[in-house]
Amino acid sequence: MTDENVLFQVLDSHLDTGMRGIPVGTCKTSFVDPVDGVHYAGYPIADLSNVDPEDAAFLLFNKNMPNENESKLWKENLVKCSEIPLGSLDIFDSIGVGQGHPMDWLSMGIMSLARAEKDNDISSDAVNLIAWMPELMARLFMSRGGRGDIANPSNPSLGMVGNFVSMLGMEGEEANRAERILRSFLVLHMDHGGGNLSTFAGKAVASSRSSLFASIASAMNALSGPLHGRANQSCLEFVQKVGTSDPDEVEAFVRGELAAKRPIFGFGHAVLRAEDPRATVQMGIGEEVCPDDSLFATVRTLREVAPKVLGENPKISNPNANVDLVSGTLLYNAGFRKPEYYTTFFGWARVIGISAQIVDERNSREGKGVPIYRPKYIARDQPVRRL
Ligand code: AMX
Repeated sequence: MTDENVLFQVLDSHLDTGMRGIPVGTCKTSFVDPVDGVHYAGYPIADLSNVDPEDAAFLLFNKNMPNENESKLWKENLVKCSEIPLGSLDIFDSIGVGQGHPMDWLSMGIMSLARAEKDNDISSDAVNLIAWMPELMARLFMSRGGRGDIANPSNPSLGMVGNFVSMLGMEGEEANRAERILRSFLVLHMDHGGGNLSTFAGKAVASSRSSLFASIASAMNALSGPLHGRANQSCLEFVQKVGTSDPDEVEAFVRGELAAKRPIFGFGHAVLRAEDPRATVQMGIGEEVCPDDSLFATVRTLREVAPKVLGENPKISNPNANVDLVSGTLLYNAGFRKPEYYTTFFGWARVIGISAQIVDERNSREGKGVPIYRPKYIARDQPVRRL
């Protein structure tokens, strides 16, 4: 066997598999343990679920939890940077109410901020984008929903989530509940290692020395796919379709879906081999904020019943709940009744983790940055021909 044959034999098992499991780089922000789930800079995610989103962002950028003073300075800086470049988001006025998926709006909104790019200072661009995200998100919700201008002027001293909720015009108990749910949602979704598609796409684009804005918009476009971030929208629609919390009826529903060759949303994972700790944390939040809600009751029963049924199929590597089982139900209870917007919250969170990873890659090799990404594709089925 020639060397070439050996090379092709090895490669063939890797080709056209979405690069699954092929090591391509290093990640300093987070790793995913098959049982204990994602860790941010070494901290298990379950331990972080109640920290301020701003502090979790600091952790991903700096690889240590901020002390009191560091937290204060970091938050003050985010407040200082929060003014959106004048006119940037005017694009939202021209897309058309309700037109296009909210993830497309998110991507366009991020691109419209690129006009304020700081030359050769990707770290400042990252901090600015994080500081602008609450207003971008609020304007996206208001404009796409045909609700006009933001309900209250941006007040970044309320914190990133408090400010967003206030700009939407939420008040009192409704605002408190939305804030409780969104704060943990953001922390839980910020980062998930380096190889998930949106992170990989963002870093690949950034490796050409594209702007942070162009790179993150690319990451959001990757996240928008139904096989990736848009799954959280599908999960709520699935829970709504179950329509009961009776264990026997839920079991019959699950078996019926499997017989019809449809996925049981909210269960299974490519890497995890136990219940995702982010699902466990969110179940706890559900028990706290909406224990009597009918959708949450369905989720509670699904969590008990579905793993037993899915576990009967030895092909399924992980029959347990994933992060999306309950996140949509919580967002619904936070007052966000339209599932098509849910992936934008996921995107908001990932802007932070992916930006941190891009900054790490740009700073690598003593500031030279990672080389431009260039994986190899093997030419097939194209013999050389002549006209
Ligand atoms: N319902 C039905 N079938 C499932 C299943 C589920 N929840 N989980 C796994 N399977 C099937 C797979 O489709 C695959 O079937 P195939 O061999 O005929 O293609 C087989 O079991 C083996 O799959 P696997 O190795 O255990 O998982 P995977 O890496 O191929 O897929 C995932 C992982 C998440 C796509 C899959 O579990 C799934 O489709 N889950 C339901 C959808 C869902 O909840 N998506 C959100 C994922 C959360 C996230 O990652 N953000």
